[in-house]
Amino acid sequence: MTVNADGAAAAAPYPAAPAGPPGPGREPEPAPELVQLLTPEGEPVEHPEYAIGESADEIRALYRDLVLVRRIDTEAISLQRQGELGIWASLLGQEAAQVGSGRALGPRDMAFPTYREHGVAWCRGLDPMQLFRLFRGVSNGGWDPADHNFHLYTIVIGSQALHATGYAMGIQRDGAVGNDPAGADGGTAGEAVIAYFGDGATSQGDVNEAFIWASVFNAPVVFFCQNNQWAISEPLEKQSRIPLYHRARGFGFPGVRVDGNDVLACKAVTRKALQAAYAGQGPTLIEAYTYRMGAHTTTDDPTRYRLQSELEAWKLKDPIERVKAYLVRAHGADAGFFQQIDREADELGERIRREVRSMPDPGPLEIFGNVYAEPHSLLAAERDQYAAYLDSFADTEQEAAQ
Ligand SMILES: Cc1ncc(C[n+]2csc(CCOP(=O)(O)OP(=O)(O)O)c2C)c(N)n1
Ligand SMILES: [Mg+2]
Repeated sequence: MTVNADGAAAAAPYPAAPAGPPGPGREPEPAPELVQLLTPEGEPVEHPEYAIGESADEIRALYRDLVLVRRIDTEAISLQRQGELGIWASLLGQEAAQVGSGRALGPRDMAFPTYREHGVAWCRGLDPMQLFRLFRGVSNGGWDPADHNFHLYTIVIGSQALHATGYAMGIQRDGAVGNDPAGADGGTAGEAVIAYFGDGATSQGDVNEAFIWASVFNAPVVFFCQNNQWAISEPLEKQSRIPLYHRARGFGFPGVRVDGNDVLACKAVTRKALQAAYAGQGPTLIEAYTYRMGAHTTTDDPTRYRLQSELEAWKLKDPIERVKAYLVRAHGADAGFFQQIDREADELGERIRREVRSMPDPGPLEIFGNVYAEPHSLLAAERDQYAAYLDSFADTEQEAAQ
């Protein structure tokens, strides 16, 4: 069954997307459809195109991911409040969208994140300490994207959609598309690209240009938009008069809206879109309909622009609680299982606090080693100049001491 956004409102309200204004010769927008496999209460939902294909153990593993990713996030907020991190962009509420899509990726797929994809980073195997080094300001930039097929965080809104599309066109030209037409081997032979961005990013020129390039060149890229309803203080209504996933049709490729708080649905929808890309069918836009339960970042105060009642409604759709209910009811998970995951989360929290507090600051010249892979004469000259400048303070200090 396809759950329509208005239909779901009876059990747990999903606010309807704004319809275009009716006028002469204008058809009203069709009601948005939402792919959901697990209701907020943890009841399985039948769908004609998608099904829950995971074993009990696989669902337990997804639950573990969700809990540990949330713990990374809550520890980060506390550490920022204690002055240990410069800033943090919380993913609270978006764990299912990230874990579902992240676990759908095959080993060869390349992910291009924004600055909020801590859950995808986790699924790609990036040590969370890499994220903390970045947000503490001691990493001089990030990590090697090739290590985990997970690109650097991107602050410039939407620009990674173009990077991802260019990368996808590159692997297409390398002959990687069509190696895994049926998505056999769990996608291990397939190769595609996924670009993450938010609802606000869909208003950026870069994202629209990426849609055009991807469509025209049939690039193997999945556009994964986490519609968390807000772009800092700008509500979705200021970005679009139609559901975001409907936009894909105008660019010439399919769009699908999935319940972004349903990890199983997010995984199934992303898997299918990747398989289409593997098989040479081109791009898909996935709109993961979700909610940013926290502030935009630790420097933001959402109480200044949104109502508490909105947050309360979304708390009832918590991505973790529904998997927990489903595991108990359908797979007999007992208290011992949940306690074991909580213990693991506590251990992760302790490790994060311990290691973040003891992260060394980089030396002032280290940044020069992070610019180019090969030596560069101009950069070497700049480095020497800066080293001499730093040395000049040593003289001053010596003089002052005499
Ligand atoms: C090109 C550009 N313009 C503006 C900003 C400032 N800015 C940072 S986050 C943000 C909102 C992004 O909203 P959305 O795409 O919905 O992502 P979310 O933060 O909600 O995940 C803006 C405007 C920026 N980083 N880059
Ligand atoms: Mg947003």
